[in-house]
Order: sequence, then structure tokens, then C-alpha cells
Amino acid sequence: MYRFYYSPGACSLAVHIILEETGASYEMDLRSTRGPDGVAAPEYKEINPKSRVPALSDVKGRAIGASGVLTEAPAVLVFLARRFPEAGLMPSDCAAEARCLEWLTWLSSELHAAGFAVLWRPSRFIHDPDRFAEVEARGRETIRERFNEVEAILSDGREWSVEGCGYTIVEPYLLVFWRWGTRIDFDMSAWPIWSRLMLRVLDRPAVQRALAGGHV
Ligand SMILES: N[C@@H](CCC(=O)N[C@@H](CS)C(=O)NCC(=O)O)C(=O)O
Repeated sequence: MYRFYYSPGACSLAVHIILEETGASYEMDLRSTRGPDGVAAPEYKEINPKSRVPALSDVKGRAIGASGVLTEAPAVLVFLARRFPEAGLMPSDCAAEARCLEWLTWLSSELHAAGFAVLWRPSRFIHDPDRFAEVEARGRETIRERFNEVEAILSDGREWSVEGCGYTIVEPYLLVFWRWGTRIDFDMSAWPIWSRLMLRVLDRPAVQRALAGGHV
């Protein structure tokens, strides 16, 4: 039984969907990674000193924090896809697998960290609160640039995010950022091909279960 550390509205949604897709046995552990004062909650830091969700317990090995806790959304997604190969969520062909990783690492670093974290957590990047608005504006601009690139990648007629493959672990991760686009008041119809793909993803029973079962 896995223990899944998550937070509503967070990127942990992608892992929640994949847990549902695989049929894995898991229990949810809701974590507010910050206390009311905005400081990382100390009891969660003992589990994951990075103080972020998602995290998944009962995975052999250790990074920092508790033994068996796996962190970083792309790593958790890959772990689940490989642990439950019968779910067919990541191709075994090495080029297609690399294409999945290409998406995941790019979204994690260039869109999540360099875009949304800059917009939502400017204090991570600059000390002077007087300049937060400038940093946030840059984050918003970066997000728009990355969104345009997502749309461009998907615009070649492919059916799913990885050409020649079906639904993979990339789709739920793309869904996280597409939904966040609405949260920051972007009109997502500006990215119609991506939006059509995400509407198909939203139709999946596993996605609906995750959205009804803890993630918003
Ligand atoms: N690199 C991490 C980033 C995870 C991350 O930033 N998670 C956010 C929620 S989407 C979080 O836990 N934020 C808590 C905080 O910033 O204190 C990953 O990909 O898993």
C-alpha cells in the first residue's frame, strides 16, 4: 500500500491520476506543505525535507528525508508507469520513452519552476518585495511562451503528446499546467489543440476519480 502525499490544486494531481490509472493500492495523505505563517510545516519536512508535494512512500531507496519516500513528479510518474507496465502508460521503445522524459523534464523545469514558481513564489527568486511584481510579470510571460511551445509541438497532427503513442504519463502532467492556465486567468482557447487534447483527458474515468477524490 503506497502512501501518497498530495495537496489539492497542486501538481500532485498528475500522480493521483496515474495512481488511479494503474489500479495501485494507495492511501491519500493530505499535506499543507506550509503552515498558516507560510513557513514549511515541520512534520512534513521530516518526511520530505524539500517540503513539496507530490511524494510517494514505499519505494525502495532514499534521497533525503524518510527512507522509501520518492519525490519529484516526473520521477514518481515514471516509477508508477514502470511498476505497473500492464497499464501501458509509458512505451517500452527507448526513443518513445525518451520522448516522455523530454516532455516531463521540460515541463518540470521550464514551465513549473521557471514559470509558475516565479509567478507564485517570487520570494524564491528575489529578496526585495518591492520587485516582486516585476518577477511575477516575468513568470507570467515565461508561462505564455512555454504554452505557445506546447501548442506548437502538438500541432503536427499527432493524436497524443508523444507521437505514435497513446495516452501516457505525459498527459496528466500537461493537464496540471493547462488547468493552472485558467487559474491565472489565461484564456485557454488561445491554445486550441492543447485544449482539445485536455478535454479528451478529462473524459477519462481515472481523471474524473482523481478530481472528485481530493484534487480540485
Ligand atoms: N520539483 C518538484 C516541485 C513540486 C512543487 O513545487 N510542488 C508544489 C505544489 S505544485 C509544492 O509542494 N509547493 C509547496 C511550497 O511551495 O511550499 C516536483 O516536480 O515534484
